[in-house]
Amino acid sequence: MKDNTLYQYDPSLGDRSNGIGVHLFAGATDDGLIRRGVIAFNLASIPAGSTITSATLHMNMSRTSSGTARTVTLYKLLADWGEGTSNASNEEGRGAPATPNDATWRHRFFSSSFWATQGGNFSTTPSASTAVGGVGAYSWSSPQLTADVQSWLNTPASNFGWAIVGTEGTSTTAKRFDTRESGNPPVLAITYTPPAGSGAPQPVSAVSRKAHGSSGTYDIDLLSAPALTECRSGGAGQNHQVIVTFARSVSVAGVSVTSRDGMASATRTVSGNVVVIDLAAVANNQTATITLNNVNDGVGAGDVVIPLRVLAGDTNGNGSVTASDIGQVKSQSGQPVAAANFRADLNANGGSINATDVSMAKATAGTQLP
Ligand SMILES: [Ca+2]
Ligand SMILES: [Ca+2]
Ligand SMILES: [Ca+2]
Repeated sequence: MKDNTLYQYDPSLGDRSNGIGVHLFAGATDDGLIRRGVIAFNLASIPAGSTITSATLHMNMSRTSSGTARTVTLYKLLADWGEGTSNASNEEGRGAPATPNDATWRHRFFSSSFWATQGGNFSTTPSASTAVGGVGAYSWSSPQLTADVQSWLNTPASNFGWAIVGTEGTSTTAKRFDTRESGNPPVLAITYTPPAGSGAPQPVSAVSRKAHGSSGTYDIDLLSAPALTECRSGGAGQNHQVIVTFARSVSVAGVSVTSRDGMASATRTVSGNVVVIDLAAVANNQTATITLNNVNDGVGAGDVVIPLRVLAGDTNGNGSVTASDIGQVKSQSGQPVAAANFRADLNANGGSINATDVSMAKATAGTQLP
């Protein structure tokens, strides 16, 4: 977001602004000079095609000469403007000399780009008004304010935010609000409905993960084509762990797993955009199918299905255990476990690949996925 103040131009003071100050102003000073705030928010986090159902601007008013309630109105700005590095001193009511790209009374971007009308180009239709009296928190909302946000979502290039216009016909009406640079920044609260029919979020990645002792943690990509098998032992508990990552934070209603003997079980832990699935009793030599139920990322929702092909000893990942796999393990025997050979560490114990791993490959020789 960005915010700034347009200080009515006074030739004796020059062009004033307050790009990084902690306050913005709306209304008229004790001398009758006008101040107008300008504020704009980035809407990139709202999915395109959403329907905005409400929008409310919250701002904190931190100083006023008079506690008399004055109407402060938002108007949709019709041209882009800037926020430089000007930083007014003291109570900030007089602004500071404008710096490059600052919005001023005369400029959209100091010093060469001007408003068509001094004081800013904004719609003549008020978006929302609120009576602002003493120090405190205030908010603005209306159907027009909601429509403004919808229009910006539909056409992001038109999002120049609002002018914040106080009572200007009378002196000593100015209200001072806190900016984004303050500890109490403006907040635009938006509710929206995502576009319908977006379907289930697609995973960015899905991997089968195991810790190989002191050698580190290694992942097998479950979404590659053709998909590789999980060739490492799940131990006595036949445990595996699958990590599914999405582009956005998700909620997940549940997880289930189907296995050929019906014994496999799964639990899931969701943290932001990452879902960790812990599996138990996954018998060897099968494709277990993991289903995340009703995955919802705020854009779409639906079930996400991840197949986990389990074949112990299949170091080359092709779905059968043959002399090639045994040969691979033998060729790595004595080598430390690393990214290039971790599939040969069949018991996933780390250190160096050894005779135990070779024996495991031999023990499953001849098996292949159904
Ligand atoms: Ca600012
Ligand atoms: Ca193989
Ligand atoms: Ca090993």
